[in-house]
Amino acid sequence: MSNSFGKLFTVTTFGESHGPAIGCVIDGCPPGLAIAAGDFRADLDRRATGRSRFTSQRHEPDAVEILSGVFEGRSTGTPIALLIRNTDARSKDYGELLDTFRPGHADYTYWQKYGIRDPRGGGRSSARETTMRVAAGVVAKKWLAEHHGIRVRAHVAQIGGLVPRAFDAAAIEGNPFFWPDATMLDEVEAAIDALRKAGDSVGARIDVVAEGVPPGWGEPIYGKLDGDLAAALMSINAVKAVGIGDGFDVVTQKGTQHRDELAPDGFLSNHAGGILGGISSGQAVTASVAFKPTSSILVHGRSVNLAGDAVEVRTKGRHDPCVGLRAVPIVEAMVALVLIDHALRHRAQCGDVGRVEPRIAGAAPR
Ligand code: EPS
Repeated sequence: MSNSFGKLFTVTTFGESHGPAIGCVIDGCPPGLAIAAGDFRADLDRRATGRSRFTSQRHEPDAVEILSGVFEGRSTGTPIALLIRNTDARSKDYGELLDTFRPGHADYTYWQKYGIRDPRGGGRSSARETTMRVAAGVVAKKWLAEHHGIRVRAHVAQIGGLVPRAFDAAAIEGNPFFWPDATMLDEVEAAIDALRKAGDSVGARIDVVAEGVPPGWGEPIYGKLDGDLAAALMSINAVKAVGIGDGFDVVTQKGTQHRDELAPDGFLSNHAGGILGGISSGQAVTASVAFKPTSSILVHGRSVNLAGDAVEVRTKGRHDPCVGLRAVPIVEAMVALVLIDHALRHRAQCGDVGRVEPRIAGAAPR
């Protein structure tokens, strides 16, 4: 029922936000990769709640237990099962949602589809599920870095109407907003504080770049690299749009502007986002992702109950004024998971194709 994705590097996640645990099974990981429980710490902390006052105050240690697939610190080629126990669920916050639906939330559609739902913390529809994507992404990132020198990095590129006025890659990890302009931090902080006070939420845009992707990954026609990236990124909770390369800006571009001309030492631009015809070109792969404003907000909204009567809903509990602020490692993980899957697929089908050694190198990322 679509709780798994990937063809050769397959990830299945399971668990609910207020159940005893969440977990994943990674099948198809190449053997011999060094994996230790400590490897997951940095990315899980980058995603976690309760690490700053600007996110949900649920405090989860997010400690990974490796249940299988690793022997003496190395992957064995068998399924890698990872488990994280839930320790700070507060299900009474959801008592009033037992027979009604938050406007803009999957509460309604889960109920329409299954006729039953776990309303505690949103159950399976909770962003808590993304923890396991990040954990699986750590394994993918590690293999991609070791085997191809690939680095996948994302940052927050817009929060509501706020857009960075400058881009300093070194600033991104130094603030809780993954914001690339350190001169604007007071402004961003004030905006998020004001939202919290008002009990409201706002959307965000995340930009992601994968550097070092060799040419040739991705399959025409139905297995395009950009198609699989779009599906993977769109599968993240709260995502409403995905752009590859220049994304929706292509609508107003002329062919003369958009095409990436080639020269002996590289492409002269990267409007395509490193993908042509669904296949990587050797340039940086770039995408942007739009997150909607969190639907669990303190401001009263109109809804109906199970009997169809009009009711007012106000979500209690510990929520994110901007869920996009926690999405940077999730976006990176989904890109890494698609890339490793296509790396293995390319190796399987085309591993012994004599590389047509192009004289051109990938151009610098835009
Ligand atoms: C979430 C609602 C909140 C967040 C949660 C995502 O859940 P709760 O009410 O149980 O605290 O804290 O985020 C996480 C627990 C997490 O690890 O990301 C939602 O509705 O998606």
